[in-house]
Amino acid sequence: MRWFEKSVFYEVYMKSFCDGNADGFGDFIGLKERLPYLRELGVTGLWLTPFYPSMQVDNGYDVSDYMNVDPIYGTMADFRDFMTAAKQNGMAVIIDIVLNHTAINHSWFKAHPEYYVWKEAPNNWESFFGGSAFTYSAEQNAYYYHSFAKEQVDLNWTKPAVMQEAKQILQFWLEEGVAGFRFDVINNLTVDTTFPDNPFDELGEMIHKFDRNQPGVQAVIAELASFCRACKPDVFLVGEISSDDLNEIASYSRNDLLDVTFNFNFGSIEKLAVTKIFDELVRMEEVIPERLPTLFFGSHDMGRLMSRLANENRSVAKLLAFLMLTARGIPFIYNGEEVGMRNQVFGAIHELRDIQGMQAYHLALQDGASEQSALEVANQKTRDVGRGPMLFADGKSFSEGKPWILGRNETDLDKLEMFRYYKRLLEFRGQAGFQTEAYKKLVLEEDAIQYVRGRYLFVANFGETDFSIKKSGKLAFGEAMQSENYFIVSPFSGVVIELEA
Ligand SMILES: [Ca+2]
Ligand SMILES: [Ca+2]
Repeated sequence: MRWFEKSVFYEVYMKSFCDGNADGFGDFIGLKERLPYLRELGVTGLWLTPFYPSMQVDNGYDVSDYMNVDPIYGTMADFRDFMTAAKQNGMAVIIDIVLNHTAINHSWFKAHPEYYVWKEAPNNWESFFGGSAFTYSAEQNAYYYHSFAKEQVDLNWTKPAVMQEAKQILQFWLEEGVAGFRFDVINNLTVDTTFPDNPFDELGEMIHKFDRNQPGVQAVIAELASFCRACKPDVFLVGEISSDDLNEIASYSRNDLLDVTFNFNFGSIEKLAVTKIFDELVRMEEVIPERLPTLFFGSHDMGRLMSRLANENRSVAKLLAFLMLTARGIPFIYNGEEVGMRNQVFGAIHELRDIQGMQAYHLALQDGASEQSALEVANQKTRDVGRGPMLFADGKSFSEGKPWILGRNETDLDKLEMFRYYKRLLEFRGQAGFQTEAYKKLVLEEDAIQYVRGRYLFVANFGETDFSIKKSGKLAFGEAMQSENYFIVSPFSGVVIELEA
């Protein structure tokens, strides 16, 4: 049993979590102040989004200096104070690490151009943010490769010096006391260096055949992983795999590679579909039976659970939390889910900060859309919908200043009631001791997902009618009517029954 197998992680979107100095940006002083809140909630692990000095073209995923703290978030001393307090509050901290690319203003770009990927002329590869993945540099009289924005320059992982630099960075943060890493787009590290053109699908969308998931990338990850484990044997390594193929995603979760990977087929579904959620739970068991899946319904890259999946129905949002925190796997709560935060809504383009949303807006205008409809497109496409300032259950505001990101987030909801539900669920999870139990049963009946782990039967009724189940046992969590030997589970409700031995 490794420590993280029992953990519940909480993703902190640094800029929007808590502002300690009233400049409108979340920071380490604010985060430290809110540790008691997180401890009360009952999470035991934190994932921090990038807080390194950055051009902020892609909100910190464009790193200018890997071994420092961006002044937006404070100083190294603030980071250390926070880490000390996190330990005192029983919180393991994993940090986001972006090894696919650096910001173009990183000192390496001038001092070590050989660390990057160059080409005399572009091929047809498109950046994941749209447009060519190659940009001309007059200084080098060549094109540099960037799989994301042109300010995010892809590193060349065929160079041993790049590996050496990365190891220094990882060691630096492990020595600062972090418990592990969330590796950003880690299967994108290598490309086919013969640069064949990528094919297109029938809809005209590029298939990223030669610019990610290339042979050799697992050897690179294995070297990084074994280095981390040599520094810190109980390190927790989480991978973001840029793929929607579960077999591909799962292939990176191995003893010599990463501990867990995010399955976006489960976490990022566009709308609620109980069969899809159930099928994905089953598939994760089939594909990686001996390893732990991750469980999440939100992150900084997608619409919020409450808006995208629950259609602002609080019962549905609670039921998704119930599933996420009781199914087999390591849950990752996204900050704000525990108070039922909804999507941020933007009334004007200047309120947005996300490059993806702004590009969608300008492309729509170029295509002849009105400003109003371009703004609608931006609201649909932007990842900022999930990045609004944190609303706290205890009424504390995110910042005394003007938030870095604007827009509206309706607050006519009972934050405290939702928070208490998460807290009770996490308490139950901590006490009942089923986290490491395999499924003895995993079925979908009518619209109720049911699973047995240890001595508990979990029933998640996603149906719009009552679901009755005949069992001998006693109610351990949630509310259900009991008559004779039947438990009657209300629509959109999750219960746990402790089965008779
Ligand atoms: Ca601040
Ligand atoms: Ca790359």
